[in-house]
Amino acid sequence: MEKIDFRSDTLTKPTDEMRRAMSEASVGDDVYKEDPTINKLENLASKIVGKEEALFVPSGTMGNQLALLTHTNRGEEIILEEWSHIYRFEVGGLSFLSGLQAKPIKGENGIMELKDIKREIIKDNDIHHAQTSLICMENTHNMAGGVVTPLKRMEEIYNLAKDNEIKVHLDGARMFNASIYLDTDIKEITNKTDSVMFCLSKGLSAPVGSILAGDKDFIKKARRYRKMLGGGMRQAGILAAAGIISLNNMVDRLKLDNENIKLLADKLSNIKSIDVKTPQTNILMIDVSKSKFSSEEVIDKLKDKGILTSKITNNIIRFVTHRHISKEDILYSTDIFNKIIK
Ligand code: TLP
Repeated sequence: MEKIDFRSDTLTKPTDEMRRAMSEASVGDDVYKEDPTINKLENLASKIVGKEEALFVPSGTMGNQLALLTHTNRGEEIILEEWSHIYRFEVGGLSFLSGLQAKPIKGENGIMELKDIKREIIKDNDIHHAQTSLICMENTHNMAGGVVTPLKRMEEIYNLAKDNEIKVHLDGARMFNASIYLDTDIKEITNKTDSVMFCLSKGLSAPVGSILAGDKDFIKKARRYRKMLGGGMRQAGILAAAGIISLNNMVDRLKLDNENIKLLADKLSNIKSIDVKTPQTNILMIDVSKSKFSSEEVIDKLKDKGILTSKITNNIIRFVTHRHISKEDILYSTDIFNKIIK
């Protein structure tokens, strides 16, 4: 039976066009900056996001961790949302690698309030206090269910950071889903942060890789840290070739993923025993606490019918739409879901 895999958009496989480009890619040693395909991808990415330079990295996690290492010094504080990927899902790298102390803030639907950030900023030179050096945003916010931080809020946070001489990093793993939702150029998002990481390997379908972008000095330093962490990938132009196609040809189709998740939510919203939030982009969280099942039980029953989803908590199941999920898959899955939950 063909599986319908809603676990993550990380599951997308490279397109035929990507596979062809990968097999034909010109390559060189990227540690010497001599891989023409990586150089092309980094130039293209920096132009698209409107930053001086960009760096190709093996994963979103490495991109975020490089940003932390580059922007901060050991013993400083970083402010971020309490369910952010950097805080919850990067293996404690912020303390292990960068020696940072986290000031997690409870967001409203994943979106941090200005007053909460203000309260946590420490810039007082008191000998006892760790000083704040970085604020991280996540747009779209994964655990809130693909929620988009409005541009106005991003701008307010950025301005607050600048007033306090604090750097800002954006975990924009799925930021193109956000720009499509907002119907705006990606630069309207990336001009409200000093550095940005986004993933080529999620909805954009590349097999591997993310981009970290920022100013020249930032990328110079991040490149050294990438080498330190073992991310100097030599003839990785083979991978970058797919990333170029992600940026040139795969961004617009994210609209479909955003639409498909709405269809999924619509079809499930009339089931009384579950709570379905209105989705904005390609992630939907479903709360089954009012039903007679735990999330694990529902996930197992769906799995028996070839539908794969992820457990977030005992009550919450995550669905993610991507290139391999069609409207028919959604109609089939919602039909099965209906039968299971009744
Ligand atoms: N998210 C993955 C899992 O790690 C949870 C997923 O399936 O959603 N930032 C955000 C907001 C992410 O959602 C992810 C991956 C990353 C960073 C890390 O990217 P990778 O997996 O390339 O290290």
